Amino acid sequence: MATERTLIIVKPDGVQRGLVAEILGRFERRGLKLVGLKLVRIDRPLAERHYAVHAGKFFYDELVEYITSGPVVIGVLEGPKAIEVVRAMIGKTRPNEAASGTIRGDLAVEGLRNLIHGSDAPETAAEEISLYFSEAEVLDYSRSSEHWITGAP
Ligand code: DAT
Ligand code: MG
Repeated sequence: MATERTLIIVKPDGVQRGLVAEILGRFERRGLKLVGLKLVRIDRPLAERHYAVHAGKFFYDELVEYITSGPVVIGVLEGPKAIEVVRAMIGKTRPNEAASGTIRGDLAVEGLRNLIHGSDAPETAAEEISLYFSEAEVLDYSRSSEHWITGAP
């Protein structure tokens, strides 16, 4: 199965509510590999680039306000069909419509403070990763036990 990389953002409400470990932990437990990670405050120009596809929509200004309102945790996850797997784990856009078992369905209920962003297609994943990470900030490494055993002193 094709190994993919996808971008996730724990949005300001996720950081503010102390849900970073809970959210990242779900991806780790699922078996996805974290290959990039940072805590940043997204500024307006960057938010406008990220959400360019929504420019002009009635909710655009509010969306930019929201994503720039506090620190976020941005990660790159790698694994088989990672884009689709992460989207399924995130759940529907509106938390009240998201199924139980999903991040939004388990951890949020109101409005569109929906805790997390995940890339929705291979093209957007590649674009979004390069928006937030340099090539050197996305790491190649092995998580296999053999690696650790052979690497031990
Ligand atoms: P998702 O975050 O599930 O990928 P999206 O890409 O369609 O959803 O929209 C990006 C964000 O914009 C979403 O997380 C919340 C906000 N948003 C989407 N549709 C909206 C609407 N109809 N009214 C207000 N905010 C909306
Ligand atoms: Mg989206």
